[in-house]
Amino acid sequence: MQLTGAQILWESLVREGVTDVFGYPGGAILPAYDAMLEYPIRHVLVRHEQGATHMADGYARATGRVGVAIATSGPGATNMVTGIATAMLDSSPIVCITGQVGSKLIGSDAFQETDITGVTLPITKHNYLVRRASEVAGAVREAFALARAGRPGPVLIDITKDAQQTRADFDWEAAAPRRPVSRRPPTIDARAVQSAATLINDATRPVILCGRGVTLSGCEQALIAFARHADIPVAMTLLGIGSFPASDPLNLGMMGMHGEAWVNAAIQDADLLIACGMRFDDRVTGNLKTYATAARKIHLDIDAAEINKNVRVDVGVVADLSVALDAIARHVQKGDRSAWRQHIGVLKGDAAVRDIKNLPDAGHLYAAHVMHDLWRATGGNAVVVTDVGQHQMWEAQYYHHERPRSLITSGGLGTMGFALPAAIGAKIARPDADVWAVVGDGGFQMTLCELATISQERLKINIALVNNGYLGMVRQWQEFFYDRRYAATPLHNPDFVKLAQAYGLSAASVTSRAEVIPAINAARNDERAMLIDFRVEQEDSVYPMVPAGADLHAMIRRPSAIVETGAD
Ligand SMILES: Cc1cc2nc3c(=O)[nH]c(=O)nc-3n(C[C@H](O)[C@H](O)[C@H](O)COP(=O)(O)OP(=O)(O)OC[C@H]3O[C@@H](n4cnc5c(N)ncnc54)[C@H](O)[C@@H]3O)c2cc1C
Ligand SMILES: Cc1ncc(C[n+]2csc(CCOP(=O)(O)OP(=O)(O)O)c2C)c(N)n1
Ligand SMILES: [Mg+2]
Repeated sequence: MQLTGAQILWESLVREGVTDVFGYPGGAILPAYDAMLEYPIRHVLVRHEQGATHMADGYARATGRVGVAIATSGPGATNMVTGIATAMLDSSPIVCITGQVGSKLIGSDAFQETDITGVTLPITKHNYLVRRASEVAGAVREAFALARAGRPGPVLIDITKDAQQTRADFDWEAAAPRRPVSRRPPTIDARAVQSAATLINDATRPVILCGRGVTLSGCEQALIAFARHADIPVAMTLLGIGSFPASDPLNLGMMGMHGEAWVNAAIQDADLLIACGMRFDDRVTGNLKTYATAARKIHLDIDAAEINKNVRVDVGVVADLSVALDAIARHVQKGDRSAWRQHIGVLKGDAAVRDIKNLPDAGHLYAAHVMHDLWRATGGNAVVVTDVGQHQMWEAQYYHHERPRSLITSGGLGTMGFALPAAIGAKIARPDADVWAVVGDGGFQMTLCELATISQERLKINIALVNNGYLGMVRQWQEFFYDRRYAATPLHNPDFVKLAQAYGLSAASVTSRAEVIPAINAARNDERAMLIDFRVEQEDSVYPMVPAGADLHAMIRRPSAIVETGAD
């Protein structure tokens, strides 16, 4: 069957199961847009190509399906760079399709020509420059296989305009990938499995470190069964949140820079760490020289490059986590580690009393209270998509996630502007979900043009804007480490309520604790998307905190209850 390259593109995408794409047209991709009208595809017109990539990413994180973003050449393609890097660092499977100038013009500084495969080489798993219609189907098939395989990630396909316009035979079967798409080892190392099991059986103070790999592997239930069988407490990375139920008594909470003090203390006290699909990010370990020195370490990861990358381990098992856990569990005895759990409980008791959610508000609106109330009012059932900054950390601390894929956030790149478009992607992927974007007043303004996308697509998304009048997380660092010299962090903001209304959303402003839950309920009952402008305390800080590069146990703790309420 002879088709144009543009038709082959859509034929291939439909065969890959694609139903929704996020994009923005322009000259070099116009043939593809023209052909799109003949195919059963929902195209979401974004307002900026960065938004398209975050939407594809949010779509992927909400479901595990590959998200697709489309842009034209030159500025369209370069606008995608931040979103591609964001997906790369958090192992999110997206495929980005860009138009390119005609193949004969490549290298001539043609209008809107950018070497986007060159630009994105370090931030994609792989990328393709397609110059012939006959190469389109093969590139699409391989790109999807690569995006999904092993450790997932972004792949880019750059297609010249003539490759879209000219005709070629379309043969889907013949376009199957010819080279292996995964470097996964064929068999699991049985000796490493046995060593891991022996270390676990011998440990008296073990901690499981639960990372994003748990959900990427889809082995949440196996991890729960494993932790209960061996009676081992579980600490979460930011991206592991939701992979192990918050309400499970074995769940300690988040580790790392803004993790709870008892979690980090348990890690520093442990005699064994079992890292499950997490990559020992520096936000997690603090100073590597003093990190969990008393502990033996087991690392279970699908990517061999992660083993011994940041933290030297005693045993590394390279496999899909579900395979590794299954193999190890066969050799692990039923455990009773109640003494260890009680010890951690004592550590926790002390810190929990000082927790801000247990403190009166004394007339102030604290972001921590807003997050806690959002959790209560949504029954913990929302899909929460957070931006980057203090509000992101408060959400992680005070919204208790029970289910996988219910927290979507940019961890590795920490991309401000991620939340609003990623929430759009999540809502398109899961139309029945109660989707909340939790954004700061800084990051929201980086991609708020996508409010127009929400209106045009009639999406029911709610936005909790944590408005503190500052680039809060940076202000906090200035307060702690730069003598309160607030260089370039105060924000003069627009009237966010009017702004949301101008885009056709409902909107309200909240200034006191008593209004929080009624406003959240109003948003949930409103047919239209709604923005709530929470005017929170301006100079509030996220506690506890391990200063960057400091020892994990050297946390700046929450001020005492007296200090916290006395100042009120
Ligand atoms: C402002 C800010 C503050 C932050 N503070 C903290 C903090 O206090 N605590 C914290 O934890 N994080 C924090 N982060 C996030 C941090 O930067 C990292 O993004 C996060 O710790 C990474 O979590 P992860 O290792 O679980 O996930 P990823 O980085 O996604 O790594 C996943 C790992 O799982 C592996 N994997 C993938 N698929 C599989 C599979 N099928 N089987 C087995 N393995 C698999 C991958 O190879 C990889 O090694 C913060 C981020 C920001 C922006
Ligand atoms: C694109 C981008 N630029 C800069 C930063 C550095 N940064 C991290 S947090 C932060 C402040 C975020 O402010 P806001 O969105 O208001 O959230 P808050 O911390 O106040 O909750 C900044 C500037 C970043 N993470 N991403
Ligand atoms: Mg702010």
